[in-house]
Order: sequence, then structure tokens, then C-alpha cells
Amino acid sequence: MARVKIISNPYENVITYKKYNANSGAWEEIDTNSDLWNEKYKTSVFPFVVKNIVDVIFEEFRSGNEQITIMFEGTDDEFKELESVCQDEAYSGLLRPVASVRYLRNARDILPDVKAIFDQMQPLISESVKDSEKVEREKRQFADVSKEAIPICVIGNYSSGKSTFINALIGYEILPSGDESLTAKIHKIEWSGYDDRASIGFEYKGKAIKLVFEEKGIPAFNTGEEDPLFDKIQNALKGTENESIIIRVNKVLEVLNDGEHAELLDDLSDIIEIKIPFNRKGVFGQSKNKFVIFDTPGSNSATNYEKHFEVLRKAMEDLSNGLPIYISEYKTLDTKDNQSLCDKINNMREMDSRFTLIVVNKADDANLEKSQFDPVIILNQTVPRNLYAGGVYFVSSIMGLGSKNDGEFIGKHLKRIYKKSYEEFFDPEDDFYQQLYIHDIMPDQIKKKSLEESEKQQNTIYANSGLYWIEEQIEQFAGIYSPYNKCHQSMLFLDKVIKITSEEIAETKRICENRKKNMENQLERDKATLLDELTSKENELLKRFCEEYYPDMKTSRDDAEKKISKDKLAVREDELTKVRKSQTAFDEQNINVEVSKKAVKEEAKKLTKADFATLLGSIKDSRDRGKELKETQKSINILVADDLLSEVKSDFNKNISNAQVLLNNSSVKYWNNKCNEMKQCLAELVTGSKALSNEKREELTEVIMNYDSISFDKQIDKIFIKTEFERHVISIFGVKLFDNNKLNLGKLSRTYNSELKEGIENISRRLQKSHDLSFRSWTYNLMNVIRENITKYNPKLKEIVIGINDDEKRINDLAKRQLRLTQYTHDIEDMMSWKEREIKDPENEE
Ligand SMILES: Nc1nc2c(ncn2[C@@H]2O[C@H](COP(=O)(O)OP(=O)(O)O)[C@@H](O)[C@H]2O)c(=O)[nH]1
Ligand SMILES: [Mg+2]
Repeated sequence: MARVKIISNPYENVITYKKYNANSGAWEEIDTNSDLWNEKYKTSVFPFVVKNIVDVIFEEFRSGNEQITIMFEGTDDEFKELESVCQDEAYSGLLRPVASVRYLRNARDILPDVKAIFDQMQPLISESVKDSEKVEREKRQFADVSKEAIPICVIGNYSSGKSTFINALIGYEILPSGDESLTAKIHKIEWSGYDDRASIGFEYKGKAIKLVFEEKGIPAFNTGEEDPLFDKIQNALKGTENESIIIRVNKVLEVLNDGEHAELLDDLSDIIEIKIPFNRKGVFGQSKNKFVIFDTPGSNSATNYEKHFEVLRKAMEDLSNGLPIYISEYKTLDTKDNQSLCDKINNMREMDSRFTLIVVNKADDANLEKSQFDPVIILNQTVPRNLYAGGVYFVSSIMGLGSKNDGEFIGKHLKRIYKKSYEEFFDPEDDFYQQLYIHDIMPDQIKKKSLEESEKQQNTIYANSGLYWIEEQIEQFAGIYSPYNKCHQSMLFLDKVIKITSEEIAETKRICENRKKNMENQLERDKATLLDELTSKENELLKRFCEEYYPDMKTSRDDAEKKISKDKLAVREDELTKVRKSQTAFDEQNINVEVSKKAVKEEAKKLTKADFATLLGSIKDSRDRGKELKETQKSINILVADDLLSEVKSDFNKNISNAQVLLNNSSVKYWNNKCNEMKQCLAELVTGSKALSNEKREELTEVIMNYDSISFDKQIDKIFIKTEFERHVISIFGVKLFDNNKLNLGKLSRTYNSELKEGIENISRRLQKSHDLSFRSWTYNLMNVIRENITKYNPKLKEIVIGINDDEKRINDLAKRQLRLTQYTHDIEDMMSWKEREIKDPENEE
């Protein structure tokens, strides 16, 4: 029986494959000539290619009617996709998908935790990357990653229907469509948060302008001076006091897009921000996700092409990990204009084109007759060839919009098209009945869902316009795929911040070293020698103390490690069983069914045929009774397992927090001792030195011996232990029930002990790092006090010493922040790394 393994890591965007060698009992590389080596199957989004992957596996590994086991290592979400594909009748039930013990958590599940950590980090990050100009971009990106907004970037050539498509998503005719001016701007559109409020914001002649629309009335905007553009806006709004917000917003946007007064628009910012109500009809309007839509200028308005693109790129810079939607018409899928735009997009690193949705708009007007329609040919045309990721969607934006606003359009042109096509989209009996979604090109298992779901839609025009299914896909992206992106971006961002902090530390250290050298050069020789001796002693001790710390703490770690044995668990299990049994009125006497059955059988041998019927009856009776008892026993086992597991978990929590206290105490004790040792050693050096007068020597010795004791950074321990904690509790949870509904005690005690050990190691390591830093900072400060004393009566030197002091404080601060950033990064990394689970079915184990 063939066994293949798929390892998919959507966080890193890689899929790899292995095959099982029954002779060696090991997983090996797949054959070099396998189609699975195809780049497409290694880096795509798994659900987009899973059907093809399964096809290849079926083709290459099939041998007669033998089953093929497909072992899957990855997230549960992706495993479900695999399962649904394998059910396809085409594989005659020969494919057996199995989830491996190794798995990754779904991004949508960990994203809230990642965000929580980011929130905690926010002040830390802004402190660490202050003043530095080069990190402005990173900071903006950070804001993006930690925000919930999901950018949708609508791109396409001039007049392909971008604005109309966006209006269809929103369900209101907000954006003007039709004629587009050469000075076209980017429109950034968000939900206003209210049904009766909207705003338009932009910059004009360097001033920020914001028009706020409420249910009734015309927005007042007091600009101070008269301006032809504002006059035009006021004019356009005249008499619309009682119109809907949508109409008023549309009127203003028309003015801001009107090529007739292009010269006025030159003073308008490139981005116009619009906040408006969304129509609640449809998937998009009901989504809980916060989408931000960008309407981009059509690219083939030749003269401004480069400029438009630059504007778009800038807008996207702030909003990485967005969803690109490419709008094209059916008849222009293969044009040069589209080719050059595709090239641009593929070169734009801000955009993750792995997810691009391709919309063939105005499909109400396209010739999609079956005889002409060939997906293979379409996929080979410019736009799909360059950008196809998960689907080509056939849409009529006008019909989609009409399905949400009941055909009430502002523009006559749109209204006419809607009215004209209404029957075609509504009446199945119509000669030209249109269901645009049936033309969509996407992976089979998704297509299947699309057909089923679209068929079920109550609003037929909405479904038939193709809008419904693309909204479903956008929602899918937001729910499942976008979190991976955000997780990934957050890691990239953290790495950058940590790198920047390191650079700053290195730079400050360099300045500090120079200052020290400078000071020593200016100091009298004897004093300089003393300072030199003190510094090297300080370094030597610092090094030794840090090295000895971890081994020294071993006893404390051992003390904290309160292991649990399998036997002890068994005893506790017995006790809990007794308690549960007494509550369930469990009849102990009847438990010996097996014995009584045997006795009946013995009897049977002696009996004649005549008595046999009665006997059978009694066997059946006893069997029924046995069954009943087994059921009771089973439910008791389940209860006991729950009891025991929750006891063990609270025990674990208790032990971990005890360990935390214990380790902290002994660590504090260790460093307090070392502080004293350090003081003594340095004081000895001073006492034995000839560089200072008797009086000054004594004074300095006293300063050293009376120097403050060390204080530790408490905050660090508090923050980290929380996440540390949860992680381990989750692992303990992972101990599953056995078939007989009892816990696997051996496994439980093993897991418990190893998790406890690891937890303690982690606490210890974190303490080490944090206390080590505190100690360093304490020594730096002590050395500065000494330095100040030695140079006390020299004003020029004093200044340098103050500088050194500041530098060292800064280095220390940065190092502490960096430590915390690193810890946070580990926490996030850990969430995205491979985990192992216990699996009930022993067959699944490798
Ligand atoms: N028949 C039809 N025409 C459409 C559809 N969507 C847009 N149009 C028309 O195409 C033209 C350009 O649309 P617009 O949204 O302004 O395109 P943009 O330049 O890409 O923003 C307008 O005249 C629209 O009425 C559609 O679904 N069907
Ligand atoms: Mg437009």
C-alpha cells in the first residue's frame, strides 16, 4: 500500500512531499521525475492546488485497487480541504487522507494571540525605534499588521468597470462611473461605522479638508477663502438637502473626478478617503471583517501612467498583505495594456499576488456561449496567465449592484442596462437566462461549493450576477488566508525592529567606548591605571558570574521539578473511580458477567435440546445486562478521566507558579551575593592603590561598599510567564482518551513530567536573561559612580563621564527592550511552529 506525505506550511508558504519506503520504514524524498516537484505545487496556497496535487498522487502512486494513504502535516483547515477533495468519486474511495501527529495551528486561531502580544509590544517598539527616520516605513507597516483592516486593491485598465464593481460590493452607487478624467485619484473607501453617516477627506492646496455627511443637510465646510473648486462642490450639492447620503457623496465625488476642470484637481491630494455606510444586503455588507477598498486610476490613460502607478504603490506601502482584485473585460483579457499592468503588479512587492482574484466584468455583455467558451484558452490569455491564483470570476457589476439596491440607480445608463437584462438574470425560462457563476474557473472542490451555494441563494439576481460567489471568496480570504499573511508580516516586522535596536546598541556602544578612551587619555597616568584595573576586574567578574549562574541554579530547578508518577496517577484514578461509582449506584455484583456467561455455557453442555431455548433466553439476558454494565462503566471512565485531567492540570499550574517563585527567589539571592562579591573585589583594588590620596581612597571605598543594592526588572517575568503557562496547559490538554475511555496514564505522566521540566527550564532561562541584564546595569552604574569619584575635581573630565553615563544607560535600556522583543518574537514564533498531538488510532502513528 502506497503512502505519501504532504507537508504544508502556509506560514512559510512552502509545500513539500515525501513517500514511505516500506522496506526501510522511513519517509524518503519523492522521485525526481515526479510532477510534485513542479514549482506550482511547492509554493501555492494549498487549497488552490490541492485538487491538482491529489490528481498527481493518484496518477503516480496508484497500483491496482490498493489504497493510497495520504498523510498530511499542516493546519486543520487545510486538512479539511484535502479530505473533501479525496472524497471525490473519481478516486473510487482509494485515497485515504490521514492527519499526522505533527500539525500547525490555524492562523485564524492564533491571530488574536499574536495581536495581543503586538498590543503589549506597541510602546516598546515606539521607544526602541524612536527618532530613527529609517524606520518610519516599518512603523507604518506595524500599525497595519496590528490593525484589523484588510485592504482590497481593485486594479484594472481604464473603463474596465472598477468603480462599478466597488459600488456593487458596497451595494450603493458611491463612486462615479463612466467618464474618467486624466487626473484620476485613488479612492480609499471604508465603512463609516454608521448607516447614516459618511465623510470625504482629502488635502487641497496643502490643507486637510473633511466633508461630513449626516442624514439630512449639506456639510458645512468653512475653508476661510473663496475657491472655484469649493464653489463647484457647493453648487453640486445645492438642492440635495433631502436626498440620501449616497447621492450627496456621489455628487461631491463627481466634482472631484471631473476632467472638465482638471487644472483645479492638480492641487488635490492623490488619495481621497471616503467613509460611508455599506448596504447590509449580501455577504460583503454583513461581513465582520474591516475591509478597506482602494479604487485605483485606470492605467492606460497614457500620459499619467507612471505617476498613477507611483501613487498606487505609495498607497499600498502602508497596506501590505492586501487582496488584489484584477478587473478586466472578457474581450480584453489578452491585450497589451493588460500585459503592462500585470508586469507592474508582479513587480510590486507590497502586493501578495498569490491571492489575486480575476474578475471578468461586464459579463452580462460577453459572448460566453458554450461552444466558444474554453477555460484552457482563457487561462492562457495574458491576465490569467500572469495572475491566476485561485480563480477567474465572471461578474456583471451592474446586475450585482442592482440586486442590492433594487434597481434604483442614479445614472440612467446603468438603470437602462439593469432593466434590459433583468429577465435574463431572473427568469430561468428566459431564452437567454444567465447564471454567470457557472463560467467561473477555479479548483474543482471550490467550484462544486460555488455551484451548490449559488443555487441556494434566495436573491437570484445577486447569485446570477456572479457577485455573490466572489463576495464569498473575499470573505474566505479574510477569514482564512489573510491571517497567515498577517502572522508572517508580524514576524518580518519584529525581525526588523530587533535588527534596528541591535544596530542602535552597537552604535551607542561604539560612541561610549570612544568616550572612555578619550577620558582615560586625559586622566593622570596613575588614576587611569587604577580605572583600567577596576574595569578589567569588573569585566572578569561579570563574565564569571554569568557563566556560573545557570549551573548554580540547577539545584533550585531540581527542587522545583515536582514529578508525577504513573503509579500515583493510577492510585488517584482508583480513588476517583470509587467516588464516581458511589454517585452512580454502580452494581458491583453484576460486573462479573463474563463469569456468569461461562457458567451458563458449562451448564449448556449438560442440557438437552428441549431446554435450549430457555437457555438462549437467559444468555441473551445476561448479555444485555452485560452491555448495560459496560455502558455504565464507560461513562464512569469518561467522568473519571475528566476529573483526573482537571486535577492534573491544576496541579501543573500550581507547580509552575511555585517554580516561578522558587527560582526567582534563588536567582535574586545569587545575584545579591554576587553584588557583594563585586563590591568587595573592587574596594580591595581601591584600597591597595597608590593613585589616590589616603583620604580619597577611604572615601571611594566607602562609596563602593555603600552603593545601592541591585533591583530587578519585575515586569518581564510577569508578562512572559503568562504565555509560557498557557502553552504548557494546551500541551497537557493534548493527552487524549484511550479507546476504553480511560486516560493513558503512562503518557500523561510522561507528558506532565517533560512539560514541567521544559516549563521550568524556560522560566529559568528567562530569569537568567533578565537578571543578567539587571546585574550588568547595576555594575555599569557602579562603575560610573567610581569613575565620577576618580575624576571628581576635573570639570572637563566630568563632562565626558556624564556622557559615558548617558550612553550606558541608553545601551542598557535598549538591551532590555531588545530582550523583551526577542522573547515576544519567540512566543509568536512558537505559535506558528510545528506541534504534536496524540492520536487515538494507533494505525495513524508512523
Ligand atoms: N454592461 C455592463 N457595463 C458595465 C458594467 N460595469 C461597468 N460597466 C460600464 O463600464 C463603464 C466603465 O465603468 P467604470 O466603473 O467607470 O470603470 P472604471 O474606469 O474601471 O472605474 C461604464 O460606462 C459602466 O456603465 C457591467 O457589469 N455591465
Ligand atoms: Mg473608475
